[in-house]
Amino acid sequence: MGYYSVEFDSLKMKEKLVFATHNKHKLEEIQNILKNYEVVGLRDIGCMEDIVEDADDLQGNAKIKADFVTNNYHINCFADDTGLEVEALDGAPGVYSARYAGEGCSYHDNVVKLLDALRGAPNRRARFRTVIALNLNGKQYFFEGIVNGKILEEEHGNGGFGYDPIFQPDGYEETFAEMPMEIKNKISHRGKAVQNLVKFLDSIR
Ligand code: ITT
Repeated sequence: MGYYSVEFDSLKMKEKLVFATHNKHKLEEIQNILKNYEVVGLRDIGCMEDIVEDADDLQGNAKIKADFVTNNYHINCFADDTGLEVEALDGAPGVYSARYAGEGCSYHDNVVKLLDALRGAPNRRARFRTVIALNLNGKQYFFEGIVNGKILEEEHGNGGFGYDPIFQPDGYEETFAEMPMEIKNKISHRGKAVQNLVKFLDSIR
């Protein structure tokens, strides 16, 4: 089997990259950032399996996702794992951000639980952190992106996903959920991690 992900589409001349995610919001953001690439998600390669993310840190989970795809589909790919790290909660929910309010919970359940946990807390500092694992031709590389900010006392905005309605990045009056995706992508954890990934890809080509 050949390497599916690093090949040129002869008509569009766009290099194909497989992003190992089932999350359509994350896929849309990355497609919006990597406009010079054709970025496809797990569904596009026929991978419907739920990948068990049971590592105890972001790097471990990013590695699990990327390795699952490379080992089972024999292709290059990258995966991102992201966590919201809240200072007053000693870094929680962190690697458990997706299931903070329990298995099968909704984004809104997580937001409500976090607002409850921080009710009355004077320190509302938090950061989003993304770690990307890239599997490329038998080697593995990691890239990180961080954005600092604070957790508001209530939800603002309808855009984005996850904890976006309660996260206000430093230097901005809006939450991520109130910004156009292009602005979020310029300053966000995922945007910065992807910029590092692109710098690396450019440097080896
Ligand atoms: P995949 O593993 O399939 O990529 P996921 O939704 O499980 O999708 P993560 O483990 O990386 O993705 O993210 C954990 C949770 O963190 C996610 O479910 C959201 O609640 C939250 N999250 C991630 N990125 C976010 C962002 O940019 N803005 C707001 N919340 C985010």
